[in-house]
Amino acid sequence: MRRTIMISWLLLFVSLFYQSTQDGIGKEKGVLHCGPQNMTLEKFDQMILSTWQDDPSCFALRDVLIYELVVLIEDQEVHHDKLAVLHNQIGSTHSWSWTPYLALECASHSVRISLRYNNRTSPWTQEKTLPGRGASKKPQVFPRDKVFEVGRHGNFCCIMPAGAVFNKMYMSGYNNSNMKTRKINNQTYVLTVLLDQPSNNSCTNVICQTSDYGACAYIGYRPDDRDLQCETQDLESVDCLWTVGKELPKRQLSTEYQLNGSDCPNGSKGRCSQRIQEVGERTWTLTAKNNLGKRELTDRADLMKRVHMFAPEGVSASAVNARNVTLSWRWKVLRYSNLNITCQVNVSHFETNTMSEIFGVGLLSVVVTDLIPNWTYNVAVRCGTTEHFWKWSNWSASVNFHTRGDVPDALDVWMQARDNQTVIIWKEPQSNESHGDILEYEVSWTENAERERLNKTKVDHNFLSVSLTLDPTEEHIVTVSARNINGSSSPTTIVIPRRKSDITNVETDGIIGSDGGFNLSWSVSSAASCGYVVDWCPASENCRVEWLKVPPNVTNTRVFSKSFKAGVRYSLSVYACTNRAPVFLERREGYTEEKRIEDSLFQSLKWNQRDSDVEISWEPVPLRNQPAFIYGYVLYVDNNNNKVLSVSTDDPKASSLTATNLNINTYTFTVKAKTAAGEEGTTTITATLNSLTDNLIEIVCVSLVAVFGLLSLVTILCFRHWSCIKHKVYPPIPTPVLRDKWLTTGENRCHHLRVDQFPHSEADVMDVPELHKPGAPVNDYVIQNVSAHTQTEKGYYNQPVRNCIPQPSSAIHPPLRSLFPNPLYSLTMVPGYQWCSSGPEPQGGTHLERSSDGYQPHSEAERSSVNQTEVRPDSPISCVSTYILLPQSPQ
Ligand SMILES: *[C@@H]1O[C@H](CO)[C@@H](O)[C@H](O)[C@H]1NC(C)=O
Ligand SMILES: *[C@@H]1O[C@H](CO)[C@@H](O)[C@H](O)[C@H]1NC(C)=O
Ligand SMILES: *[C@@H]1O[C@H](CO)[C@@H](O)[C@H](O)[C@H]1NC(C)=O
Ligand SMILES: *[C@@H]1O[C@H](CO)[C@@H](O)[C@H](O)[C@H]1NC(C)=O
Ligand SMILES: *[C@@H]1O[C@H](CO)[C@@H](O)[C@H](O)[C@H]1NC(C)=O
Ligand SMILES: *[C@@H]1O[C@H](CO)[C@@H](O)[C@H](O)[C@H]1NC(C)=O
Ligand SMILES: *[C@@H]1O[C@H](CO)[C@@H](O)[C@H](O)[C@H]1NC(C)=O
Ligand SMILES: *[C@@H]1O[C@H](CO)[C@@H](O)[C@H](O)[C@H]1NC(C)=O
Ligand SMILES: CC(=O)N[C@H]1CO[C@H](CO)[C@@H](O)[C@@H]1O
Repeated sequence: MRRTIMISWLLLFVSLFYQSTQDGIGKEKGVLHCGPQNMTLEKFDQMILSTWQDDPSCFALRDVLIYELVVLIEDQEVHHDKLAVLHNQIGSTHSWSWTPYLALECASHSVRISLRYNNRTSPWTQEKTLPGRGASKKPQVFPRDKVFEVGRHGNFCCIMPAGAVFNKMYMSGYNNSNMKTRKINNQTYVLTVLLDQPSNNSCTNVICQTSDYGACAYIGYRPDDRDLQCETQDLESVDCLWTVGKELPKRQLSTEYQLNGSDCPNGSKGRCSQRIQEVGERTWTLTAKNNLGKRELTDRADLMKRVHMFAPEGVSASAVNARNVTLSWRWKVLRYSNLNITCQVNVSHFETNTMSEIFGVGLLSVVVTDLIPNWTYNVAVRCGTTEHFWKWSNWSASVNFHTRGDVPDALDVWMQARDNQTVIIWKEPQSNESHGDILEYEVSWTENAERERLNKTKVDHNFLSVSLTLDPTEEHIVTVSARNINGSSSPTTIVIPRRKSDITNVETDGIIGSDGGFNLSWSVSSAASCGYVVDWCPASENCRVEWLKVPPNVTNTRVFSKSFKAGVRYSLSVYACTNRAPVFLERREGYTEEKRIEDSLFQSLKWNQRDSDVEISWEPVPLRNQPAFIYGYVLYVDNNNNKVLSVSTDDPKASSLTATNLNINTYTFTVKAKTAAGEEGTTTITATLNSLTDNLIEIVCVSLVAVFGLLSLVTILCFRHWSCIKHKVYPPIPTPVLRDKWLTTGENRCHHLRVDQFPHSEADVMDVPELHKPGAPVNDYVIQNVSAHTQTEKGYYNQPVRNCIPQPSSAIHPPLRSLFPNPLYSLTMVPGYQWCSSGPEPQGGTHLERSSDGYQPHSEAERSSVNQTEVRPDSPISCVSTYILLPQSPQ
């Protein structure tokens, strides 16, 4: 083991030593004559080509030889290159070529070849020179008519005649920043240009000034074509299409095309066609070539999947009906009849377009349905293959046709209850619904219960409603149809429900519109089997409703009408559509837009004073005077422009407001309506309050005068007929003494009337001949508890009994219990009491106290004689005689 390692090391060392002895060109002179020999230099177009051989001594070398090549233009090194020669290539002829940037005519081009071996340069060098075109009598510019690619740098030289003076060299159309000129020898100048402008119609001139002669250059692009796609139209040839790259028209710059090796004469249009033997999968190769380069595009396809059909030819409406039409056409290519074809039909009228699609093998016709009768249409057809659809054909030429007429479409009918009438209304059929001029409408109706008794009426085509007087307690079925020249539409039926009065007075929610309409939504109703009907109308007027119908799954809609006006209150109702009569669901009222309420809204403002309160009242504001929702009212009270108080209510139905605790003064009352926008509709009224005491005095004075008048009358009457009265009243009384005493002394004045009490009277009836019907009993004086009580409350004050009843005669005289329910008396009693009691009784205390005092004994007596249980202590007991006798009172 150790031995073998030792041997290996020894061998390695020996080999290294051997190698090092061979190194170095200079060291082994015999061998190291190695270098190039037999060198040639030629030009080939604008390329230089050099060949050479190895010196035979090179065979001794075991390693790679490196030839270094240097190119010089006019002794200036412009290029450097290396060429490695492997051991087994030693001895062969080596060649090298290069295209210099400058035209070979411009200057001498030299190539120098030397060998480099182990980083040492062999002294054996070979050099050859290609001389440039020498100076002639005229300046010369090179290269000539060369093609350049846009964006590259171009070098042009100008060789001057001997002795000529160089002025300037330039390329026409370029500015100086893109050009640079330098001198490479006494006679030659080189212009370097950045070629950024393609030559247009001709080449671009390079001009060497001092010379009449210049040169021309073509600047263009390499082929840049893209997106090759091959298809077939007629199934017999292939059409390949592609996007053409930038191309210049000049021959030197134009691109030539070949498809699968065959020329494409019109290739520059991006299209090339070729006949084909069979349609099948195949690769299509397009070659685009110009002076600057070449490009290849390929597309692999089965042309059966690439059928781009021709448009149908001769499309015509072969059978025209009212609501359908048959379109037929021909095919340009017979083989299409074997294809499964899909066609699209574009049906248009006015600005509406509908597209329908059908398929079939070799399709040659189509029936277009759902057309409007008596209507003009325009159609066009295009097709493609159904399987492996590739592209639609072009549209066929379009065709016009006019459908036949038909009966009108069914009407949209609704109903409206107005007063005691039911108005059946329908929408005017649009021209696409009437299918001709409507001649008349036919309305028939019957009671649901007895359908056989059908009533019919015809309505002129100018009218869109009819008013029926139907029995409101019965359900009715109404059908409406329209008739045109072709006949009657299918009838539309509406069931009129029994009239329920409460529908007109349902609670309504407010709604505020937006953008001139309402966004209305409502809650789902299970009754709405066929949707909902929304109708609307100004809330204040008898109007023709407008309506719209909504499908069952929709519970909101936008209500819009051209007739909507701001500041008008609309009532919107939602009904459920059922297979019976429509069912009312809910109602809203509102404005599309509220408007300001003008001043003087309250036209009948009234005031009414109650003590120190004033009630201002008004008539309810009619809806048509409410251009906005009223949420309540405010009353402002001013006195000489000083605000006194304000009262308000949030009840929009209120029709009065009361200002309390006002003084006797003149006030301005201002009522305003509260709206969303503030307080509007200002209306004022001015009122002067009356003094309460003034009123009272007035009443009292009037009463006094009246009482005096009455008293005077009674007195006169009594006086005149005294003897008669006396005779009539007193004959049965057996105590003339007392009577005399009364008469003469007048001790108790009141008892002149008490004398009038009927001693024989059994009940509470008293005749007052003097006052009412002299000589006749007054039957009205029946005591009634209720009336007695009422009278008392109204101020019918009792006279103290004690005053009026003479103490000694109580046993003799009948009890005094008559009543005078005449309010006149009650009024006069108050002041009169004083006078009455001014006789024997001392003044003091109130009359009420007295009456309760004085009545007690009498009331007992009364109870004993009359079955009067509820006469209260203050029951009115009159003492009229006081008044009668007063003027005669001696006391
Ligand atoms: C060859 O010599 C040059 C200078 O003479 C030196 O720069 C270079 O590194 C050397 N190369 C090798 C491979 O020895
Ligand atoms: C170039 O011109 C210079 C002076 O103008 C002259 O000395 C030189 O010899 C000329 N060279 C050649 C190659 O003619
Ligand atoms: C086309 O209309 C006619 C007459 O209106 C009708 O008889 C026929 O059934 C309709 N055809 C189609 C496919 O709707
Ligand atoms: C044509 O294509 C349609 C759609 O793919 C297909 O339903 C129909 O069967 C095809 N007809 C024939 C005859 O292949
Ligand atoms: C219906 O109302 C109108 C006025 O509103 C009235 O003249 C007519 O008599 C009424 N008819 C019936 C049947 O009540
Ligand atoms: C078609 O409509 C026009 C007016 O719109 C009408 O004059 C004509 O009678 C209608 N034709 C038919 C066949 O209904
Ligand atoms: C139909 O007309 C007759 C006679 O005018 C009338 O008695 C009857 O009530 C009407 N029927 C209905 C349902 O209005
Ligand atoms: C209502 O139903 C129709 C057809 O059933 C449908 O086209 C529509 O989208 C539905 N609308 C809503 C809001 O669900
Ligand atoms: C083929 C050929 O021309 N070979 C010549 C190369 O040059 C040597 C001397 O330099 C000639 O001896 C060869 O005949």
